Amino acid sequence: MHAEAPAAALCDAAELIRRASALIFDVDGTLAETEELHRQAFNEAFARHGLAWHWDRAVYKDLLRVTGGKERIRAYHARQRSAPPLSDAHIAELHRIKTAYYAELVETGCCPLRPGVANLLAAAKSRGQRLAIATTTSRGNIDALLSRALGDRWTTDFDVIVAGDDVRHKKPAPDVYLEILVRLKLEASDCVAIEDSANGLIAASRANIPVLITRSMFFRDDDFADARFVLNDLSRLGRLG
Ligand code: XBP
Ligand code: MG
Repeated sequence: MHAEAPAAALCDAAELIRRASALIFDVDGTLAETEELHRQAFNEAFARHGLAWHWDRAVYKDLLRVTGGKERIRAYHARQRSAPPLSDAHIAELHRIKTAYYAELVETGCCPLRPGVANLLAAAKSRGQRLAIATTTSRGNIDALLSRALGDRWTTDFDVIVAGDDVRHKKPAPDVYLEILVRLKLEASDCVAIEDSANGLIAASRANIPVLITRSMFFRDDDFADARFVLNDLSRLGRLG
């Protein structure tokens, strides 16, 4: 367990958030602890496809270095000593099953927004700040999560949404963040990125956007030295208004 940031740092983080023209949120690990559901959904897809693969938490933690579900499957396959060929079409099919099952899991309501997220979104809206999403995850996953958590209005809450398959290179490349800056017509320094992983931190930093980290289950021990602030979650931030 990491000690929470001192009160002065928390005030500075709140000030950074308040002054921003736009807040840009990562999804997995930041808005909700979704990675465990992703892991279960991958395993379900492997089982339904007749593949004797099972990703336990330790294996998955390591595989999360590879961003993007299809890329993660490809990377795991490449590590197997004697694996039959796995075509792009097979990977796409596995990923389709995984995505559908992930939506079913989210629909059960087992994955609420993380502490402080709803308050922070509401406070930003009431201040007239713009909201954006910069994620590696598939578009359907964002919809599944946010419709369950915020209702159908979630689409109007966010001005810009850029997902992994919308850009050429996924995080840690800066593509999703650069695309968001273009669409928002804002300078990097007018925005704050809220992320949970080193890959996300690198992506936003390469776009020169200041980063606030909210530590999550799988990435809590990542190197966040380049982040402006590192918090255990966003709950105390919301309360500072
Ligand atoms: C999230 C991811 C995603 C999800 C799975 O990274 O890496 O790949 O694990 O989503 P970040 P898909 O939070 O940095 O955006 O299977 O839809 O790719
Ligand atoms: Mg994340």
